[in-house]
Amino acid sequence: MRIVLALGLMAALAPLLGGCEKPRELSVDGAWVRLAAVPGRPAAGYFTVHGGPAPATLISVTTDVAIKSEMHETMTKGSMSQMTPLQRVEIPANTDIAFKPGGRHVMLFSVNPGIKRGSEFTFTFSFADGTRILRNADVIEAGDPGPK
Ligand SMILES: [Cu+2]
Repeated sequence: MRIVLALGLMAALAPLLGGCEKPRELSVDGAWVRLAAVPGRPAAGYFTVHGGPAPATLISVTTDVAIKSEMHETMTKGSMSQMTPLQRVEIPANTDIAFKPGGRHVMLFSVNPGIKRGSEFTFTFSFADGTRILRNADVIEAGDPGPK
């Protein structure tokens, strides 16, 4: 009986302890958006996808406040930098895939002009198996320092 109680207590505390004891599940965090310096130009979104126990495939990242969004990867060859659209991004099990400046990002076209620093901004992350994850993003202006 004492063992059962102890196990029950550990289960209750597990979410607080965190770290490597916690079973991973597919999730997204650290989402932020940098608005364009010039009105009408696309904004860029960044975040980290945390792979769960099984591989997943990210197929779109959308938001109500942009007319169109595309996943892109910035490729730099020498002094040349160009963006390639990504139709899907594989998220291996138990692996973090970061979308960050200079690499993968979500290009946001025709963002609602009412969106400013600190505005409410929600991304919907859609995966090939039908999973959808909604996450709020922090919105910053073009010249603001990025998070961290
Ligand atoms: Cu882009």
